[in-house]
Amino acid sequence: MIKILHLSDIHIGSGFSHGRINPETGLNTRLEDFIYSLKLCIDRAISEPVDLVLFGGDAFPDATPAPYIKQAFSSELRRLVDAQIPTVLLVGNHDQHSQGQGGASLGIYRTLGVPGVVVGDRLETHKIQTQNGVIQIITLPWLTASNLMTKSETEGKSMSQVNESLIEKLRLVLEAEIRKLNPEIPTVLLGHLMADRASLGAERFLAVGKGFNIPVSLLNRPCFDYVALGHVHKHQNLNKSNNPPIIYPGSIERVDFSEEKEEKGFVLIELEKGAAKWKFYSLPVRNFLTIKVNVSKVENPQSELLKAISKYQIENAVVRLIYQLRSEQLDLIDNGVLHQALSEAHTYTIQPELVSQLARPRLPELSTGNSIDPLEALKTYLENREDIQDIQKEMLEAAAKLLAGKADLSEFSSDGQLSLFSK
Ligand SMILES: [Mn+2]
Repeated sequence: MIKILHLSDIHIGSGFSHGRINPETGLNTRLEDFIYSLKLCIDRAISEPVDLVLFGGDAFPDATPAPYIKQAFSSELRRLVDAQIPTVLLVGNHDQHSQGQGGASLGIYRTLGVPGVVVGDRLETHKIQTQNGVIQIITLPWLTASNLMTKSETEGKSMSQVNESLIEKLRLVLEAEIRKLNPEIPTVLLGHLMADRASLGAERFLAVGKGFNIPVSLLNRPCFDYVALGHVHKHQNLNKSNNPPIIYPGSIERVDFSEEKEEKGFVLIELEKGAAKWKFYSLPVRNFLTIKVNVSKVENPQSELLKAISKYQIENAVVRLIYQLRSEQLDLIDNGVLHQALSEAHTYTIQPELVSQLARPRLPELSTGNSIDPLEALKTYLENREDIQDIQKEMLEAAAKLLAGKADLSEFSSDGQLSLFSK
C-alpha cells in the first residue's frame, strides 16, 4: 500500500489585503497564515510518513512571485526533500508565465535537479519509486489552446468550437498515454483543470486566461486508481461511485471572501492497484466573516449595528461589515465607535451602502401582478417620462412594428439603434 498526501492551490502570496503587517516579522499576516497552512500539510506528510506528495498546482498568485514568497514555498518543499519523500509539482494556470509561453515558476526545481522532485508541466507519465513500491503518475497541467492547437487550427473558429476540438485532442493524447501504462502498477492521474461538474470557489474570479471545461467522463477511467485534481478551491469528489475517486482537495487557505464558508484542508490516500481509500483533513485556517445588516428602516442605526456585531465571534477573524442605510441617517453613525467594536478582529473593513434615493418607486399602473401587454407597458412608461414626450409617438410606432415583426432593418443605424434616435 502506498500512502499519498494530496494538496492543491496553495496560492501563497495571495490575499494580502485581508492581512496586516506583523510588527515582529515585518511580513503580511496573511502570508504567514498561508505558510502555516502549508507547514501543517508538510508536517503531516512527514509525521505519517507518506510515500508520496502530490501537489495539484497553483503555488503562487502568478508565475513571478517576489523572492521572499518563493523562498517560503521552497523551504517547505525542502523539508520533503530532506525526509526523502518524492513530490510531484503540477503546473497550474497561475504558475504559467504569460499563457504558458514563458515557462512555469515551478520549472526551476527540475532545472536544479532537486532530488525526488518531479515537475509536471506537460502531459506525460512519471514512474516513481516510493518506499512502498512503484507508482505511475500521469501529469496533466493546465492546458490552453496554444498547448494543443496551432494558430491555423484555431483561426476562424468560435470559442466553443475551439473548446470542442481541444477536448477531442486531449482525449487522443490522453488515450495514447493510457496505452503506455503498465496495468499492474497503481496509477494516478494528476490534473489541474476545470471539470464540467465542479461547483466553484474563488478560482473563477482569479483565472486570467479562461480555459475550457473538461468532461468528467474523460477522467473517470478504470485504469486510474485515483484522480488527483487541482484548480477548484472547494473540496469535492466528482465521482459518486468513488471508483475511482476524482478529488479536488481545494485550496489550503481562504483566498478571499467567496471561500468564507468552505472548509480548507488536504487529502490522505491509501492506494493499492484497484483500490483507493481517501480522507479529507481540515486545516485550522483563519475565519472569514461577513456581517450584513440593513439599518435603513430602523430608528437607531448605530445601536442596531453594534447589536449585529456583538452577535458574532470576531476575534482573530477577517471581518467585513456591510450595512445599508439612508443618506439622512449618516449623521447617526459614529464611525469611531464602530471601529472600536470591530477592533478584536484580525482585520476588518466597513462598507456602508446608501440605499439609493434615486430609485423611483415602481409605477403603480404596472404593478398589477397580471401579465402586461408590452405595448401597454411602454405607453405607461412613456406617459411617466415627461423628458421624452416629443418622441413618444414615434417610439410607440417603432415598438408596434418591432412587436409585429415588420420592422425594416434599414430603420436601424449601424450601431443597432433605431434611426429615430440617431437623427
Ligand atoms: Mn488554478
